[in-house]
Amino acid sequence: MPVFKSICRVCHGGCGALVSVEDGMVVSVKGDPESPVSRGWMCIKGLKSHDIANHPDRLKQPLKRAGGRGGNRWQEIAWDMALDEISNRVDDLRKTHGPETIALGQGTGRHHYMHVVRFANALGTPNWYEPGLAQCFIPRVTVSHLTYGGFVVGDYYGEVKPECIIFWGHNPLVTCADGELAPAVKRAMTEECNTITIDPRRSETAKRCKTWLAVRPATDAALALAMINVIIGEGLYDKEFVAAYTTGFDLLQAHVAKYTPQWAEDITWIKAEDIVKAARTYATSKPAILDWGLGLEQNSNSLQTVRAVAILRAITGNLDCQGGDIMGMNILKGYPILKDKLPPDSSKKRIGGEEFKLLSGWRAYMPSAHIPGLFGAMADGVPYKIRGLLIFGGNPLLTVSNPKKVLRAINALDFLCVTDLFMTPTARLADYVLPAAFWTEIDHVQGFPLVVENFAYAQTAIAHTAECRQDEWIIDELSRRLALPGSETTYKEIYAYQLSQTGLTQRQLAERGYHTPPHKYKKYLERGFRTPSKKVELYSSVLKRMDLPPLPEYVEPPEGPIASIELSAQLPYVLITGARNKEYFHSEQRQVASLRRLRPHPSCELHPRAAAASGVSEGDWTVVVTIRGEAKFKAHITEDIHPDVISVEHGWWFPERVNDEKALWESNANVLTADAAPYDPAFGSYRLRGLLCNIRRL
Ligand SMILES: Nc1nc2c(c(=O)[nH]1)N[C@H]1C(S)=C(S)[C@@H](COP(=O)(O)OP(=O)(O)OC[C@H]3O[C@@H](n4cnc5c(=O)[nH]c(N)nc54)[C@H](O)[C@@H]3O)O[C@H]1N2
Ligand SMILES: Nc1nc2c(c(=O)[nH]1)N[C@H]1C(S)=C(S)[C@@H](COP(=O)(O)OP(=O)(O)OC[C@H]3O[C@@H](n4cnc5c(=O)[nH]c(N)nc54)[C@H](O)[C@@H]3O)O[C@H]1N2
Ligand code: SF4
Ligand SMILES: [Mo]
Repeated sequence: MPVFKSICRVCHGGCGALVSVEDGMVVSVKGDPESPVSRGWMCIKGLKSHDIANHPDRLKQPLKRAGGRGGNRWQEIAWDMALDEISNRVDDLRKTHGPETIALGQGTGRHHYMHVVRFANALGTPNWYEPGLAQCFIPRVTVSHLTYGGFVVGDYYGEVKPECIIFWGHNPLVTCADGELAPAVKRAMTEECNTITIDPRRSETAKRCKTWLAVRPATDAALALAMINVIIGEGLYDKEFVAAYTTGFDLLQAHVAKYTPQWAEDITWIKAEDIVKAARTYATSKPAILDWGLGLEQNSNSLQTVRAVAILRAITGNLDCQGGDIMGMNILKGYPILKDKLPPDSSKKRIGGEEFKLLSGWRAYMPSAHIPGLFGAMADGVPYKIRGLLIFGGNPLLTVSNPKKVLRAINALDFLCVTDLFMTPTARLADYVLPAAFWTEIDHVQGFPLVVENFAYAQTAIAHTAECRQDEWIIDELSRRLALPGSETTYKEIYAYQLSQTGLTQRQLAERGYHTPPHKYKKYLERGFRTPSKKVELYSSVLKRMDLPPLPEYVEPPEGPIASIELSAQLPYVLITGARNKEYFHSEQRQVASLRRLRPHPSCELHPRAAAASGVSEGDWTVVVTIRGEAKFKAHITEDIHPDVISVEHGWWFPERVNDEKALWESNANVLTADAAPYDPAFGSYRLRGLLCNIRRL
């Protein structure tokens, strides 16, 4: 049986895979021992790729709605007809109401991510979104650019091992997020390494660390500021690096004087002495990685939180050095997203552009629409009506906060087209549903880790399923029919362009596996940092010009035991949602029996003390309640969580009950979360973690 080299993309990807194929069908998938990053390892989802690819419920043919919206009656149609009709609908909307009334949606970190952004620009709509963005990754990427002039990742693949790693709101042993593949992270966690996890849960990663600091959700900025206070106060900062390569140190020093460990103890629930110890360990172990994650971003103080944490790397001189946090090589040419094709007057119409300058405004790293505003514009027509939505791999009824509003928004649309692998709750409401290709069925080139690009890899389509097509192909076909700028260039030609500076073709790269030129460290010695001052901006000149605090500040979470004393008498616990588990990627794979067996029910985690107080026993069905709604989870009682925190899984729907609307709300974590103001003032991040809740036995 032929075996092909490829790269798994069930998550954001990266693991080398050996795929056995028979008659165009994936038979099995194993780890590729020759992959320099995963070295033969794959997680359970990747290993079950054949069960996803060959699932009987895969969408296999373009479908057109035959009855009322959501009635689940469909007519199979040919690709040509589907593409003609969809492009006609899009054309009508753009001519009658303007291209900005058509929104584009997509999911997280997919192969076609940049192609959707390119499509939006070519179509002339400023309104595209993805359910992460302000809630995921955009604060970290933007702040890195503002502060250091480029994104950073831990040097997990280099020769020198770190002496300390802080995992901050991050659980890479489960999530392998954005490049930190679990086996490489494990290799770096040696006996000698001082490992610290900062997380309200003792996550899989925390369990392997020497120190676990159970921080109160959404108060990480206070902890980071207190650590800066200790490192500067005790003279533990890297004096040479700070003097030569940073600006604003004196202002920072004066600014953090008030943020003592004692001050932070009451806010963060972490003892002052533990804060001091963590700060000393991080500052005196060299080199050190500070690996940050999603736990820092899903709150309304994401900019300042991420900035405070980013500053820790700089004052300890751990930037772009061996065994520290390294900056990218960008070995691929940038994706041609046709930014200049978006007319300036349409970028002014971007929903959220006036308010959230670092998400949607001209200063944004990759401007996108503000999600609560966008779904509001669909539902209520304010500031103008969004009429059409094309989603390429996204399930907003599960993954966006306030799904009842999302449903109202979708029902108010003139036109919805969803491309997916499966008939999801969101796809069920569409006018057209298009069958997407799985990762074994696509041609692709990717820089890795995401944004940093020290490696490049490629895949070619080695299997196929019925009439499924790669999203990029669908977008190209629509673009051609709409005669959009750039439509003469195909996605495969874009890959060739991206690879042009490596001298490799997509096929050559796919056969070889990875392109990994040696990493060049301390690039700043030659060219400085890519910020306005060419130095690391501890005091941010850009934020100052934008009237945002140029030095990081702590803001108390607007809903919590300190800000809302009365409410917390009824809702005594702090809720976090969506901590990842190994078996699923967001709202996916619930229909895959081999994975569902391992995690059959939506679950919540609570401490024995909280369980005793609410009369909940292990395995009980419970109801978790916030001021916004309630949802059902099976209780898991564990000491591995702070006694005052409750954690619920997100993304739960029941493919076996897809036609039962009630089932959509039953265990949907986003019924509990907050899509309403206050938002982070720069990114508009809404609150998925750090809210008040209570729990009761069902
Ligand atoms: N409460 C709460 N909500 C959250 C989060 C949280 O922590 N808590 N996390 C947020 C974050 S960080 C993110 S990134 C989002 C993720 O949100 P989404 O990206 O929407 O999540 P998924 O469920 O992974 O993907 C949506 C759909 O994409 C389909 N799909 C998979 N591969 C492909 C493909 O190649 N092509 C196409 N066309 N479709 C494909 C899947 O079948 C699935 O139905 O969720 C966010 N929502
Ligand atoms: N298996 C699997 N892997 C995935 C995904 C998936 O759905 N499934 N999703 C992918 C995506 S899109 C993303 S964004 C990444 C996310 O990957 P990670 O960054 O690793 O994020 P999470 O597991 O969501 O959250 C990390 C930790 O943050 C903690 N946390 C919650 N609130 C706070 C807080 O306020 N402060 C601190 N310090 N910690 C907090 C949680 O308890 C959790 O253990 O994972 C990616 N990888
Ligand atoms: S971590 Fe799992 S899902 Fe992600 S690329 Fe590796 S094998 Fe695939
Ligand atoms: Mo994400």
